[in-house]
Amino acid sequence: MSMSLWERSRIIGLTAALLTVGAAAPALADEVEQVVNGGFDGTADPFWSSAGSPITLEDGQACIDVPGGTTNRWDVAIGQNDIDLVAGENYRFSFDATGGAGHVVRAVTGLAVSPYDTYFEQSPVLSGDRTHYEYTFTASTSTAQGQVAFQVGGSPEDWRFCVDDVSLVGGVPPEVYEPDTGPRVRVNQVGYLTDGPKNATVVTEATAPLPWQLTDRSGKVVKKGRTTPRGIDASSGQNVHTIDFSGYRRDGRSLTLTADGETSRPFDIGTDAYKTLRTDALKLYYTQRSGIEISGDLRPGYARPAGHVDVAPNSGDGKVPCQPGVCDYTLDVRGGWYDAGDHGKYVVNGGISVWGLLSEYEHLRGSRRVDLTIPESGNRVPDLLDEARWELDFLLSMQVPAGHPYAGMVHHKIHDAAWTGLPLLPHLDPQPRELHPVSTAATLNVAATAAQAARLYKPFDAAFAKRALAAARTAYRAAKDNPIRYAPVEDGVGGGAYNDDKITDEFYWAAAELYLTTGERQYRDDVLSSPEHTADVFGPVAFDWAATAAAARIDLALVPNHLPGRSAVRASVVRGAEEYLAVQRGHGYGVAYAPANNVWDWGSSSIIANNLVVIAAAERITGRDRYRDGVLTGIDYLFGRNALNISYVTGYGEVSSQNQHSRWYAAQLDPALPHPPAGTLSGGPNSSIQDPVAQAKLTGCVGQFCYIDDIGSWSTNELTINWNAALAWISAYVAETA
Ligand code: 9MR
Repeated sequence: MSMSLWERSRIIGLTAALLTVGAAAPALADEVEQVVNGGFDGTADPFWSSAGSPITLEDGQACIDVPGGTTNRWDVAIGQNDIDLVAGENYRFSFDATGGAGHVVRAVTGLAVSPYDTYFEQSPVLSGDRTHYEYTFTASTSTAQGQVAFQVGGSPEDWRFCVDDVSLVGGVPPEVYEPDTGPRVRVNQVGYLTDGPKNATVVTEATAPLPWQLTDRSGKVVKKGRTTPRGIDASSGQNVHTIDFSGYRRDGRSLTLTADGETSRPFDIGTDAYKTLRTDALKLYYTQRSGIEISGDLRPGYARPAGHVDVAPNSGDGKVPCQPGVCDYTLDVRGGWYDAGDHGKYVVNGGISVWGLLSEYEHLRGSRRVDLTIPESGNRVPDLLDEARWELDFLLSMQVPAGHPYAGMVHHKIHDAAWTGLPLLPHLDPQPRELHPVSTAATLNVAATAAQAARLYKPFDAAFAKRALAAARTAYRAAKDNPIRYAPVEDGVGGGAYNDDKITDEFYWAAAELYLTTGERQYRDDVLSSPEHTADVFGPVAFDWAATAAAARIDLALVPNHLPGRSAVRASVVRGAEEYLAVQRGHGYGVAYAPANNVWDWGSSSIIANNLVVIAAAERITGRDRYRDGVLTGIDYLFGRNALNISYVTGYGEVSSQNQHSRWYAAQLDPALPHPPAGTLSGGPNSSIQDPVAQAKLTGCVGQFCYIDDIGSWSTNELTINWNAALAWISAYVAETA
């Protein structure tokens, strides 16, 4: 099923409106072919091919023998250089390809010279017969050194690849992308709790209440009612009604809601799914691990050799130097989790992720017993602590040892010298690895999480707890001595910048965790004198890797302590939760997130989940059901009650994200690789659409529509360790509240 005509015209209408505000719509350029001799008329010139695979002409097509046993797609290729590209212009890239069924061709438009940036790519799986492929994209860069290429390496066996009618036409009209949004009745496709609130959203033109009915699996209507018209929902631009069927309180499977002639996707009522999800959300960390072989026994379908352990072609993380001129030592920084779909390891994001896991452990008691099926399971330490330890050991290894400049400070990150392409399993990454400069934010992340670890690991490993606390104290002191070493925005080659130049919140967080663990006066005084202590920290984004004050506030409110004025701290969290509930009540999809000007942030799914953590904390403080109900209403969005009718968690819900940007869960690019494991949260709508796939399809998108489940859309559809920490926390809360 696809989006209704009405819905479609509304989105196109909005897009057109955006284009025409303030300026006349740009005139379309003439369509101009950029590829020379794409039909291979009597010669293959000026196409080139990889050494050892000369081009031969066969029935007017260009063919090459592809040797088996290469590693990467780009190890064998055919292409043409000196292609002109103009930033902002739309191109139609088309070709006919022939090759054995199941082989993959990575068709690329990119830069012909180093650093070989990819501007557009698609990786169709060949059918065995000659097939026509056609795509439209918008160039992000102007260059006279462009390239179109067909990369066909990476197959274990030899095969033959032929291509014909290669064309790249500039000046074509932009493609109108229509997401398949299914039925207009939007529900939590994973399920509602038996005694919890149950809400749904209907997209409709109607302005008066509509009848609705709830139907069970056998087709029997079990409840009826009338919708509540809500007007235009700003986050989607849609006219919506809401349905409240909380009065129905029986477990069941495959129920549906019908209104305005449309029937929702099926959903369950009960708790089972959240019990599974709380574990699945945490299991992702094992397959994100660096420095250890991933066992196929523990994760069927996800086995892979250890990444970055100094085995070629990896340069390895065992002895990593700094970027030139930054330091003159090397560090052993093996281990830790890969941050996301790239092979980088970043302290500030590792820090908030560890905090999320340890906070879940500390505040949600059932998390002490979850079985994560990891190599350490059964070692008498709770699995959640074992998993977080994998990252904590890495974080501690990033600290500058005594005797060097900036001793006690922490390197901001370690990653590849240049960006790598997709797919690329961690152990195959050939790039040199580099330590980047220390930063105050990274140092305070280690101070905060090592202090938190010191109190939580003490019963299981007193020596580690002691070492962690010592490292936390050292880091905190070093940060105070170097309070403004900011990670710069420019440092984004080969890895993310994770730049941040407001770090009063990191200081507050580190002081809070050190105080909660030690009770010492020096840390207490720093908490009380921090400007963050009395600020309203519960804005549209409660907390994330760059904003950590709310994390501190939640722990000060929930972890037993004797801080003077603690009741005001607890009251501030409850007030914050009330603000989120007010946003939720006014929202047509029940979302407790209303960013300024409806500009949705990168990683919005996790922001929405983290805002719910604040509401859950208020429930812990007050015991009042209104907060529990707020959390339960808030999760519906993540699981399908949204404008795109999609669950943002892989494998949960009838239609879910499954092509998150990742170099190793890259099934969309290589059918031999898996999708992300069940329980992986996608970043979700991001109004700024920084990647070329999103720019080609979503330009002019409104809020919730700024998302596409495509592996190339790293700005709307990545997975990360910090985002799954939010999902894990909130699904554990839901499982426990049931
Ligand atoms: O999640 C991060 C987002 O908040 C930032 O705006 C963005 C740009 O710095 O980076 C995001 O993090 C990415 C990181 O830089 C590299 N690994 C993948 C992360 C998720 O996309």
